Amino acid sequence: MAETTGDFTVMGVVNVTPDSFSDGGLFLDPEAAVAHGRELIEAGAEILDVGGESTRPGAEPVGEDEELRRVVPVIEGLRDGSSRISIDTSKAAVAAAALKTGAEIVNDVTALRGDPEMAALCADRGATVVLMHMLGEPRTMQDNPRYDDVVADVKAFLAQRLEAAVAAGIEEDRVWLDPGIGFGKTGAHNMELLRRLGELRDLGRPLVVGTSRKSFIGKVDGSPADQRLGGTIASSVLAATEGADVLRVHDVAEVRQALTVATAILG
Ligand code: HH2
Repeated sequence: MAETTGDFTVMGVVNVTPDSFSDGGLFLDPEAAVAHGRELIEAGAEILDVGGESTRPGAEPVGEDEELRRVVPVIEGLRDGSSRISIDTSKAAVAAAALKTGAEIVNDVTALRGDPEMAALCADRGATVVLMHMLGEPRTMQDNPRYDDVVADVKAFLAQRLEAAVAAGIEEDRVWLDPGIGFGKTGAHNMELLRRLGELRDLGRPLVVGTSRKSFIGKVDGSPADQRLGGTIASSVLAATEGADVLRVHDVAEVRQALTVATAILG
């Protein structure tokens, strides 16, 4: 892919939240979050995804001022590192402040549907934008999600959101797409999306995939969120072989090594 190096790109997660599902509260202090971000850069993250609001199922929304207070000092502390910075937000004001501070990528889990100002902001600033599929919203998304054909439905949604982004003035070359593992999907839906990920390549844009520590892994083997490294590695490697370009993970060193070895074996 043009905008990233090598066959795959690792996006490390920096959650500046009290309530993220796997690392909530660990990096709420800006200094701890910056130190963690630096460790992820050392471990080989080409991108750091900084977020100040949890999107876990049932999460309560965070106000704009609080989200800004959480993420801006962390971006300030990380902007001189060798990684590109992505802001994980669906609020235009937070994205605007992050872009001004040094972020280059806007990772919007609502795919520009959450804030009417977001598309114009990203177009105006020339940001790279990640558009993710989600059925419903975080508070209710796991209440009995249904699809005709999960892969076809997600693909049609992403095609429509890509079109909307381009219509709003965002260059097509700057759009990355993400099937939204765990966002309004059962375990079976997530696994089918990963198995058939290659079908999303027809959309012609880089694919971002985030399986890291997610509950579909625990549904397979009963593991809690802090013991899903093996499942994260397996699903990230399989996603990469099916065509994922960017792997969004918490455990950067381990996933990078797995991807590097898998790529070497496959040639
Ligand atoms: N997953 C999470 C958050 N943001 N963004 C994209 N593009 N793709 C994902 O799969 C994705 C995402 C959820 O993970 P995490 O940030 O660890 O949890 P929380 O939302 O509870 O902070």
